[in-house]
Amino acid sequence: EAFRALGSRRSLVCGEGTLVDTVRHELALACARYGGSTDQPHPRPDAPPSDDRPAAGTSYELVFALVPAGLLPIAAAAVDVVYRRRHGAGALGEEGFLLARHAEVTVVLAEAPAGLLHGLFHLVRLGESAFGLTRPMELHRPATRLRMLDHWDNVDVHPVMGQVERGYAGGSIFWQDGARREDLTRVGAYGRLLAAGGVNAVSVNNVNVHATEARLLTDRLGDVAAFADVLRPYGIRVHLSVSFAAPVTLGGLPTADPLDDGVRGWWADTTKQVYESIPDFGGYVVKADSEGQPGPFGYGRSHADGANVLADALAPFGGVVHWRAFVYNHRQDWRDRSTDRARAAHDHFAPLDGQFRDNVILQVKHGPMDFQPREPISPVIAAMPRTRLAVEFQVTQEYTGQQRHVCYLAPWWSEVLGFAPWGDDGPTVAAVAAGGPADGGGLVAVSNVGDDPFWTGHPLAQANLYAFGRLAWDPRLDPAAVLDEWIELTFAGASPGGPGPVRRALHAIMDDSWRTYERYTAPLGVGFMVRPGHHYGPDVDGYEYTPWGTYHFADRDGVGVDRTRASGTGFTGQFPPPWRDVYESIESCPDELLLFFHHVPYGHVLHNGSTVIQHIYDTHFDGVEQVAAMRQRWERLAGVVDPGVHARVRERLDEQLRCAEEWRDQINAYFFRKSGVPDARGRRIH
Ligand code: BDP
Repeated sequence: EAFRALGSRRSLVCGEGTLVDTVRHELALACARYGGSTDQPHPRPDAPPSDDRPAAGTSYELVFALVPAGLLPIAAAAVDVVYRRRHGAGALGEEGFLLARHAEVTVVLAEAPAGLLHGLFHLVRLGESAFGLTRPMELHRPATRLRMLDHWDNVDVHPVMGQVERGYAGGSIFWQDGARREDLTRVGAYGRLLAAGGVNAVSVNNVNVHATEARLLTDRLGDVAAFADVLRPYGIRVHLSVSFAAPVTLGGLPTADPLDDGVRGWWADTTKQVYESIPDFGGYVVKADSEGQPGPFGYGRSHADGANVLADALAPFGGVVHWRAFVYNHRQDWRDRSTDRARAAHDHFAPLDGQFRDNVILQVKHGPMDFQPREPISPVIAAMPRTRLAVEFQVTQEYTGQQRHVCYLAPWWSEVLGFAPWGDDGPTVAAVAAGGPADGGGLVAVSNVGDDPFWTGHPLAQANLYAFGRLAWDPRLDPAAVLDEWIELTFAGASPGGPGPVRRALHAIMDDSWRTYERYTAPLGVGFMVRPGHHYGPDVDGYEYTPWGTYHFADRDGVGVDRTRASGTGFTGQFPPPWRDVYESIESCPDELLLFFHHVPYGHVLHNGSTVIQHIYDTHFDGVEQVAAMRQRWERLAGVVDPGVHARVRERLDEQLRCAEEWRDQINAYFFRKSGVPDARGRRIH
C-alpha cells in the first residue's frame, strides 16, 4: 500500500546496473498493482549515451536517472545546474540522491545506482507528497558509509543459545538445523526491508564462532555466496564472523600467532578464495579474547597485531575487518573491588590508537558495559582519534524486554548519537562514527529478526529495526518522526478509520516506552538486576556474587558503584573533560547515571528533589501504571488494525504488564528490606 503513489504514475527509469534494475522491478510491481506504467529509454545502438531518448510524445510524472548520463527529456538540466551550484559536482557519492520537482515531474538523480534505490524508498516514504505542486529540492546522502546489522545466528542449534543467540523472533532466516535454508525468499525480502531503512551490510553468523560456523570461511563458503546473491540486488553486502583460531582449526597450522608468516599466508590465501566466489564480500567480524573466544592474547600479541593480519589479507580486495572492542575479564573475583568491567575496553584499546590499519574498524559497544537500558557512552569512543570506530547498538532486545515488552529504542540511540564526548563545542558520537575527511567505521547493530511471521516476534519491535537504519543514514532524525514514518509505511491503508487513530495510539504507546522500561527495571543506571543467563525478568542479586563484573553493591546504607577517581575504580578518568569531572562529582552527575558512577546513601537527594529510595519506589509504581495504560490504549485498536497483529501485541502487552509488576514488586521490596525506609506515600511494598 505504501507504494500506491508511485505505482499509480507514469514513470521512467534511466540507467544500468543491478540496482537500477531493482528500481525498475519495484516500480513495475507497483504499477502492475496500482495502474501506473513504467518505461525505460530505448537507446539507439549508434548513439552516444547522452542522446538516448525515451519514446517520443510520452510525458512522465516520475523519473529516475543516473547523472551524468543525462538522459532526461525534461528540464532536468536546470535542476542539475542548481544542484551543482549549491553542492558542487560529485556531492552525491555512492549512495546519495537528489530529489526535485520540476514542471510537474518528480525527478530522482543519482551518481551511482545505489542512490536511485535509496531515492526510490525515500519516495515511498513521501507517498503523495512527492508529487505535490511545489517541493523544494532535497539532497540526501548517508552520514556514514557502513550501516550494518550483525546476526548472532548459529548454523547448528546451540544447546544453550539455540539457533539465534539472543534471538526473540523464532529461528534464523539464514540457517536451520545445521544447514543453510533451501528457500532464500525470506532473505531476499529481508534485504528489501533493510534497504528501505538504509542498511547496507549484514553479517550472517554469530560472533561466537562455533566449529560449524567457522567452516563458512572455507568449505561452506558457498552458503555465504548464496546469501550474497540474494542480498546484492538491494545493495547489501555480506560479511562473515570468523574465528581467530581458524588457521589452526581449519588450516591445520600449529599456531594462529598473527606474527607468524604461515598464519599471514593462510589468511591471505583463504581471503583470496573468499573474493573469488563473492567479489563484493564486505569483510570479517571478529570477537577475540572475549567470553572464551580465541584471540591474540593467547600468543602474547596485541589486538592491533591480531586485527592487522586479517586487515592485510582483506586490503587488496577492499574488504574491512570489524574488530570488536568488547574485551573484558568474565572470570573476575567479585570480592576484588579494584577490577572494573566498565574500564576494560578502554584499558585494552586506547593505548593501541594509531596502530590499526586503515581497513580495521574497531567496533565499540555504545556503553562501557553491555547494552543496558541506561549507560554512559563508552569512553573508547573519545579515546582513539587515529582509529576508525564503529558504534555498536543492540536492536535485539536482550536487556530491554526481549521483544515481549514494547521498548522503542530510537530515543535512546538518538541520545547516544547526539552526545558530545568533548563537550558541547566538540563532535558528537555520530560524527566520530561518520569519520572526518576519511571514512569512519559507521554504525552496527545486532539484528532482532527471525523467521517469525511478524519478523520480530513483537510486531512493534519492527520499528526498532527500521529506526536503526534511518538513524544510521541520518543520526539527526527525530525518533518520533522516524516512528511516524514507520507507522505510516506499516499500517498504511490497513485501518478502516484512516491512519489517524493508529498513529495517535502508537505514539502514545511507543514514544516514551524506553523510559517506561527504565522506570520499572534496575534504577538510576545501575543495570544488571536481571536473571542470569537468559537475562529476562528481575533477579535483584542474580549477578551480585558472580565473576561477570556486573554489580550494584546494595547494602543497608546505600547502593551504586563508586567509579570515581577520588575513591573508586577511576573509570571517570577515562573520559575527556568536561565529562570526567561531571561524572566524578556527585553534585553534577546526571540522576539517570548516578548509581553507575557513585555509591550513595538511600537518603541522597537527587536533582529532581526526590531521595534515591523514594525515586526507586515512585518510578517503579509509575512504570507499571504506564504499561497498564499502554495496554488499554492498544485494546481500543481492536477492529482497527489487522486482527493477527492485534492479538499478537495484546498477548505481549499482557506479559509486559505481568513482568513489570514482578519487577516493581521485587525491586521495591528488595530496597525496602535493605534500607528499612518506608514509602513516603504509604503504598504497599511487599
Ligand atoms: C552479550 C550477550 C552475549 C554476546 C555478547 C557479545 O549476552 O550473548 O555474545 O554480548 O556481544 O550481551 O559478544
